[in-house]
Amino acid sequence: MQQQSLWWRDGVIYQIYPRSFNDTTASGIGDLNGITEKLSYLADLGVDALWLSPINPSPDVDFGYDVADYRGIDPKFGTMKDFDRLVKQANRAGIQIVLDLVLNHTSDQHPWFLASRSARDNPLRDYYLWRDPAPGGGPPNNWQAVFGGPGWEWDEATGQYYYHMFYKEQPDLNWRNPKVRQEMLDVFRFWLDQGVRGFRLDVFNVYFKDKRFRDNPFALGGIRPFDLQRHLYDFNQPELVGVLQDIRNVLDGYDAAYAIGETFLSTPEKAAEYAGPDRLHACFNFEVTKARYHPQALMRRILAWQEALGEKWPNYVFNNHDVIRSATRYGQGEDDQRLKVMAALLLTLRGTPFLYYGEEIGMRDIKVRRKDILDPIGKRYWPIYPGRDGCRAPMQWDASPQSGFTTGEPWLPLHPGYPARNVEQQSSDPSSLLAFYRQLIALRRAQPALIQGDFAPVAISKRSVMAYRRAHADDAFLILLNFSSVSQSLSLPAGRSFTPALSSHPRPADQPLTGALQMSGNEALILREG
Ligand code: ISL
Repeated sequence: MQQQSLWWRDGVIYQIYPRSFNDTTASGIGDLNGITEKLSYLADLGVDALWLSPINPSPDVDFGYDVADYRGIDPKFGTMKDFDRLVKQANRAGIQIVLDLVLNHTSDQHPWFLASRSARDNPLRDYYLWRDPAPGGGPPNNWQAVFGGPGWEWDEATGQYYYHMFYKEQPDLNWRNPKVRQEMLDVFRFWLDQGVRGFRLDVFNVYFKDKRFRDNPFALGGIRPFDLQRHLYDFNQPELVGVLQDIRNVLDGYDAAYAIGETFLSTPEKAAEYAGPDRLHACFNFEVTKARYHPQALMRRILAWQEALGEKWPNYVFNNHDVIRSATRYGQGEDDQRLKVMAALLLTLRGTPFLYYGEEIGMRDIKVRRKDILDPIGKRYWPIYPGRDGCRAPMQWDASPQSGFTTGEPWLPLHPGYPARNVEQQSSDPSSLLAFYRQLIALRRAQPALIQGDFAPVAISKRSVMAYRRAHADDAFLILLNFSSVSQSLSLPAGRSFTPALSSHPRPADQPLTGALQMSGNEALILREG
């Protein structure tokens, strides 16, 4: 029997990077009213919730991930009234709002930090991680910042170091301080009372650091000093689970409230460990993001994720504001065929699908010249790593100047291909990627088997074709994804007949298929059994 529908389990969650979605004030930066204006587009697409990257007041050293007031709206995005209107109108369209809470660190401009750094005996000193220099001088231990340099910043005025896992303008909070915990639980309540129903928790698994501030051991890793350590003492501390339980208790006091954590340096096992009925509803596992366009590479990661989760509900994400867009990773030039295969995969797996704005039209990353880089991590590591501006370019709405995103000067350049690749153009083309996303989401919404159905890989004679079955009650679907650019002939499972429910390629519908099947190159085909 089908369980009662639950938005975060059965729905599709769409991430918006508010700076880049839709600007109604000609500031060059997207805003809340811009999102409200596009609600009918989002409802037509068929999404059930919007995760907004941070909208709190921020000096924007890390573009919103450095928060100066957890209960406010940054004026560049609008007002609390605008937010309220967005929530109400979204809810009316059946869309929930998910906020991004950045609770590991604040901005160095947050009043708490200003107070904390003002004097050693300030009552808020212990809201952050202050330490004396090491006995011989220098930083208290060997912890490194993710974005480069040591994790410790010297404060001349008070003669101590404070710890920051990210930029020095993002001091880490002291989650061992009960007042900090209380403040944060109240932040959840505050937004829940405003009608927010979900939260994405930024780097939640680093809230706690080792009590004794021990050095991390050396490890072979990437290029950054941060990657040359085993993060034994600055990640995943045992005290974390208690806080997740506290957060969950708050959420359980509200109807259908939800939290998904960003598991930093995730493994499927770590992500699974922090999700469950007495902790977060879900955690991100980014392993699938790292797979090539290859059926076995992807399936291996999907199965590992399912295995780690056991009974817990999965989620899948191919894009976010930190990674190169999947269209850039998998697309070939301007061709979108592979992206349709990936879209079919994302939307027919068993688990909550997350989309990132522009994914539905196959937006590619922009190339940013060195002098135009805005993401500080890109300035620091260029050319080895150009930063994250590439995946954050303005949404491509239409072919008009600045793509309809703004009438001002956009904060990041538009992708030069926007006149040909945009929402308006793809809306009028039934064979577009956008049209395919709409069809996929509509099919998914209508078919409990594609939402709650069991998932089982199906052995198929062709290695380049991924095949799996979703079955629920009397309904079953066979999903066939041809990862090769050449056509494939294969045999359908014996003794059953199938009807095409949706294909990325033209195909006569309503014609029962049995036995041999011919698939086009890069075809995504969803067959209904019986
Ligand atoms: O993007 C990264 C580096 O290239 C990641 O390591 C990223 O820093 C990590 O996934 C944590 O991300 C989150 O917290 C950061 C913020 O900059 C990211 O945008 C956010 O998603 C600090 O708040």
